[in-house]
Amino acid sequence: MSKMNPMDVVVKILEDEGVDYVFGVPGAAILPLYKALSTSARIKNISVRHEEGGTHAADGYARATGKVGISIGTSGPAGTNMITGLYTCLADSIPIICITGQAPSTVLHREAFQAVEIAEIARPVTKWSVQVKETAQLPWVFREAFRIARSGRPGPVLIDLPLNVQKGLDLEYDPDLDSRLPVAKPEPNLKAIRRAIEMIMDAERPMLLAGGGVIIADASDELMALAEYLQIPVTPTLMGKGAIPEDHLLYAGMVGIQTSQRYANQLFLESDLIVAIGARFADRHTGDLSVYRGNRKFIHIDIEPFQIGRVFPPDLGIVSDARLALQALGQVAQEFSSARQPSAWVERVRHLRYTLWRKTDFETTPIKPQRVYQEMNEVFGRDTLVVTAIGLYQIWSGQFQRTYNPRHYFCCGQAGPLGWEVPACIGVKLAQPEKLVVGVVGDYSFEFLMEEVAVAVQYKVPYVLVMVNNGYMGLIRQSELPYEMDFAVDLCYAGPNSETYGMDHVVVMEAMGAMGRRVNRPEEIKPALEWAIRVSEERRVPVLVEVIVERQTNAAMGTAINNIIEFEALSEGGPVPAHHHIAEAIATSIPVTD
Ligand SMILES: Cc1ncc(C[n+]2csc(CCOP(=O)(O)OP(=O)(O)O)c2C)c(N)n1
Ligand SMILES: [Mg+2]
Repeated sequence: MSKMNPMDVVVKILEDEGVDYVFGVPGAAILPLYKALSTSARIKNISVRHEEGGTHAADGYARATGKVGISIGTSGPAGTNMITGLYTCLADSIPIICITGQAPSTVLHREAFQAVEIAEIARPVTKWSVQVKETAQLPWVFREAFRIARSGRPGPVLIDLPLNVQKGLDLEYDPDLDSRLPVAKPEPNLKAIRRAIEMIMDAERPMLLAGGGVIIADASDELMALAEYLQIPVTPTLMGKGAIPEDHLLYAGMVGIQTSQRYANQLFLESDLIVAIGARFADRHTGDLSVYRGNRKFIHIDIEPFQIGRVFPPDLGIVSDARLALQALGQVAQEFSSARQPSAWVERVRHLRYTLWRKTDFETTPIKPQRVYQEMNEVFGRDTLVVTAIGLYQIWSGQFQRTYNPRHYFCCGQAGPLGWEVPACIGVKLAQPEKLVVGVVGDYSFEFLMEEVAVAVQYKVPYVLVMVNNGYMGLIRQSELPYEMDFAVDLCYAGPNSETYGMDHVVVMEAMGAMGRRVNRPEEIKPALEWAIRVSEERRVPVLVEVIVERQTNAAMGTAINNIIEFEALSEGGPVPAHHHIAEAIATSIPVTD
């Protein structure tokens, strides 16, 4: 055994746990950790401009890799700035570890400078929040933090490090004698799996509901194998978007009261059995529960026992890792049936996808927001990674934007913190440097954490931002309609440029060394997107396409999946236009019979 500086031990453990990047802001109370980081050959530091940005960048990195993201801050306000990021990760089951510095434990009770009880403040928004009291605990606390972040339903951890703990005596530590703590993956009860298959075989109109747990467990292949073998339509949730390619004939759209397709809600209402895997029945998905539940049966498979029965009691509950459950279902299905042919139910999926779609090919100026998504679907390839947060622009993204692969669509679906995209894109791009990363932002969301563009420029992290600029807090303006008001949501003012609604976002980008272009007419969107893809890679900077859109367009939404209010033309019943993502799949598929 040899003695090691305690912070060197911590950095050694971070390296061994697979950490490549840390996102943070130094301060006096965390400098011993930064000293150790400065000598790491593996870990690269990204100094962000705001600790919230650091947490969202670590979050994006974790979502795109499946690894644990790391965010660092000093004592006092650094930790409080991280709370939104921790909450976002807790809500969406994303593993990150936030490390904060702290005043020496001996002066904490004396109202020491920047001493705040961050471990207490963070408790409800973490899986584990701990202040380390003894230097000798450090290796074990960090190993445990990674284990907890990864295990079960993954999530965030906060570790608070008082200065005296960071600067404690050298530790007896031998890296060869230390390793990751094991993370158990619960296997399903095989009798319950048999029962599930029996219920599927008895059902006439079953659906697989794929939640974020399918993405986290990297279980898309197993999901598709089961779906294809038994010919069961698949409806992903917002967090499960990408679990099934959206031009697959078994793709049944996304159900919900906001980010949904009309055909998906209709199919769901006609279904008689829902097999939910790694989904949590969030209220923006279910809407009114009595409509959502109807008379259909539910099987709920989840890694976290506490989730089952939390929103309503299922007909069958199974605790399991999503991949292990889908593997078991696939195996047991073979005992019950040979590979099935598409049924009338699968034909119904195709029929409704053909008829119940929403119009996007608007030609008008000011541009209709829906048109922006049509153009993005045409320009961005299947391997594009999309990042979006909250607002009308995000709801339209969920309604119109196409995803073909798992870990290719990133939305902070549950917490919905404005500003998430700009820093999250940094983490996503560092995780997948070869792929095109596109942040879809609202004007207001961009303004929340736009200073992080400078971070991307400094560290040469290129990505494309597409802004749907309506000069409004649009989602809140629409939410004010029942109140009969348009109050406190208008972002317009006489700004520096007559073409904009106030702030000139292109100039904002340029001020930080990034680039941008403004678009006012529909035919300008495509060339601007192509330009942005090209120059962002050439110059290694973020590039903004600011699309000035109609100010008061409303997104389709409602309170129950059978009462979604449509505000725009539907173009129902006609042939699906060529630009529509399913047009080709529908045209080329062989008609199915009963
Ligand atoms: C941190 C935070 N504060 C407030 C909100 C409430 N909120 C949700 S959407 C929204 C307006 C978003 O405006 P914009 O980004 O321009 O998108 P739009 O709805 O106009 O497309 C607000 C204020 C939130 N989600 N997060
Ligand atoms: Mg807006």
